[in-house]
Amino acid sequence: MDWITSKRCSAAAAAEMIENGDVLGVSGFTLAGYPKAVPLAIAARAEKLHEQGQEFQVTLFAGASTGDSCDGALARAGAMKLRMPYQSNADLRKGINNGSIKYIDAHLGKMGYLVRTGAVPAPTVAIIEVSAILPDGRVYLSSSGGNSVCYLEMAPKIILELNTRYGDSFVGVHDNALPELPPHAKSLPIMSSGDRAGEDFVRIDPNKVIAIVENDGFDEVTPFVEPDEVSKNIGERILDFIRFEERSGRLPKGMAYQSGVGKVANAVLCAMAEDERLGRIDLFTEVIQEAVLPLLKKGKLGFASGTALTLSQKAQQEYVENAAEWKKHFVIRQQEVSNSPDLIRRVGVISMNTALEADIFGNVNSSLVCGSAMMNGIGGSADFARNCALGFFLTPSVAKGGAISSIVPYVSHVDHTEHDTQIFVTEQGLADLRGLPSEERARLIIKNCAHPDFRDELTDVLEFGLKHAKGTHLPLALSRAFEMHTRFMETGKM
Ligand code: 0RQ
Repeated sequence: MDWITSKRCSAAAAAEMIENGDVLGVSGFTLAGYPKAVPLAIAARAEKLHEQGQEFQVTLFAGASTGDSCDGALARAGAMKLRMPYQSNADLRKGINNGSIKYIDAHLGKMGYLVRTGAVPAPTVAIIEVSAILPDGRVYLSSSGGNSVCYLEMAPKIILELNTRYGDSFVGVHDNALPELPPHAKSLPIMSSGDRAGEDFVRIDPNKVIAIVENDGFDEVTPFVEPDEVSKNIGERILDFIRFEERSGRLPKGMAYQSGVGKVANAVLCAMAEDERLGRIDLFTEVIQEAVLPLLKKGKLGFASGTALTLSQKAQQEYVENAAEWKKHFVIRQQEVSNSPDLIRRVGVISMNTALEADIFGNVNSSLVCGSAMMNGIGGSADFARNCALGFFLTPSVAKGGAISSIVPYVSHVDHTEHDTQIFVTEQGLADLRGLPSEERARLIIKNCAHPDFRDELTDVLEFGLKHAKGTHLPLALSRAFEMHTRFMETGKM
């Protein structure tokens, strides 16, 4: 019997091979390409063992967020001890915020480096979704690259989940190169989105494979929602600004785009597809989301380079049917490469990420509501914000029906410092903070981005700071830094 046939087993049998305390390194990035059968079976096993009074919990490392049958199932079963580096699942979030699950929220571009250098433990078992397995030990990844090559290399044991849905639609799409480790590491020869530096397969040691399980599941991505008016408005403002910068000679044509997760980022891509004046564009991003398909269908997409192709079920089916033609436009990389500071600077990227809140000085909070309750995580936003050629942070000016202002005197948690941010956009307007000192930044962001209901209070806090702060370089009076947040916590409205 060949090794592939001999390793085939059920998900339940594979789950029996996982031990309490294992560190699982799974494939998957923003709900794309994660294992779907084995984590569900591990969750069922955990529940059974817990009923018998036995301890059973694992640490889960992934690329970024995985679907409900992985993150959600393990969280609900009480089977997850520690999670890293990003998530977006409601039940997992609940566990993180009630203290039952520990979470390390890390830069996505750095995760593989931390594992490869031993700063965090290597996975004891890699569980990786693949779309093909060849007898000579070559495997083809599925809809995401994530940290799969790193986990396959570092883990002593491997479980492969063969997703039978994809056929050969991901063969030829992946570029599985990893950067060399420092010191004196050579740069990867990637100068633009379509460049390749490695193979489209990963060569694994068949002796490390302990199980091969089939699944035929879709990535559990929620159906695509057309952008709302606020998001469309923000999208239009960004495109107008980019055109203005190009006309002014400050922005060369040919930059690639990165767009983050969420509805506003989607709206920008949709606006690009609709905009007749915009020519063919490239993406150098991490998540290639569904809103890229209209660009592709209109012939406006050159190359989309990312680490995940995150599509709704309908679009996944469409991708498989059209893969022979469409896959020429996609390169799926490992996230150490898609999010590499070196490459983001070299390719030249216009970056667009969503903020939960921003302050009048330009600091951004992407992750923690009122400074303590985890939403999703920083993700790759900082990899791009810090290294892009032109960087936008987007947010509707208010949240929760107007109860919360997204522009505050001081952010309740800092993900991106004032030194790393450039341009802010809400449906109220745009503030280009580049080259402006603190007081001017504050006045511009209040005038152009804050909702009118909150402008007076924000101006008042600024004026108070100019009189009473310890220094005037950054005129923030500490006594008033969090007054809007405190009022929200006490009354439910800022
Ligand atoms: O909550 O649904 O309960 O009402 O936050 O907000 O407006 O639906 O926005 O889906 O675009 O997500 C920042 C979370 C935005 C996302 C964030 C509440 C709001 C709602 C979601 P409800 P929206 P989006 C590349 C880049 C970090 C990672 C990143 C994110 C919910 O974009 O996770 O950028 N970014 N990665 O009501 C309290 C505020 C709020 C607030 C909004 N100020 N206070 N709640 N909400 N503002 C991709 C990766 O890295 C993988």
